[in-house]
Amino acid sequence: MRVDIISILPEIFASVLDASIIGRARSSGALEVVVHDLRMWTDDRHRTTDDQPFGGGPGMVMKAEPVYRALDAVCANGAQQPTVVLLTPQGVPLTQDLVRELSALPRLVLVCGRYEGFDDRILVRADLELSIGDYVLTGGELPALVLTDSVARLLPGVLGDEDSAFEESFSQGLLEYPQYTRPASFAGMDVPEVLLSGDHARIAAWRRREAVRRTAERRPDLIARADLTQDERVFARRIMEGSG
Ligand code: 9D3
Repeated sequence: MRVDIISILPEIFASVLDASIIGRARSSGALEVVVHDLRMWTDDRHRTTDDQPFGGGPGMVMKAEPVYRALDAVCANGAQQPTVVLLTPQGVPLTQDLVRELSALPRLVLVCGRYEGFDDRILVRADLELSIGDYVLTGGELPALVLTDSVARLLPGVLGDEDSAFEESFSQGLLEYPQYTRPASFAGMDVPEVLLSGDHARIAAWRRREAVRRTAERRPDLIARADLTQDERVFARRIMEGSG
């Protein structure tokens, strides 16, 4: 997959894109990321990308012309028509289902906003407006990195076979079960005996139950859509009634 990122702060991206799994995905060729400085497509001496809002009001608005020119230039490169994603607080919330859909596309162009928002005439150039959640950031750059990270790990060959098999078969809409590593006793807390037993059936059953328990306790909103047996549903309900 190829991802183009358009931003007035291109220097934000390198450390995250060079590190760890994304860095490896890029080295292997599974992922290509190109970061573009929006100021390249300004035409005035001050390389202006924002201006005051018509009608008055606080803050500045991202000008349409530089973004249009940037999209004309960036979308012209390459064979496939990219999917243009605008990162805005008004966008549809990013979910793992959406991440999965986007990871199947050959090309994404991510446009990061700063200031109070985009001139509304930019929206017609986008296939999708995306938010990463209901909290206020200073711009779309971190959301663009979040999206790139979440998509990259689903590309073929990026995660190990074990991790991807896990992704496919497990979770089923539940939070993860508690995990432990050595030492078996630490700070007065012992690892649950079952995990030291070597009884793989008992371990699997314990993990499943703890995953259901945690989800019911912390994210009761996920229980309705989780893939549960009748017994698990009764168990979850009991926990949710207890604390809700
Ligand atoms: C006063 C109205 N604000 C909207 C909530 C203005 C505003 C705040 C923050 C306009 C832009 C921004 C910068 N945020 C983003 O560009 C952004 C964002 C976010 O703040 N939260 C979650 N997802 C995203 S995607 C882009």
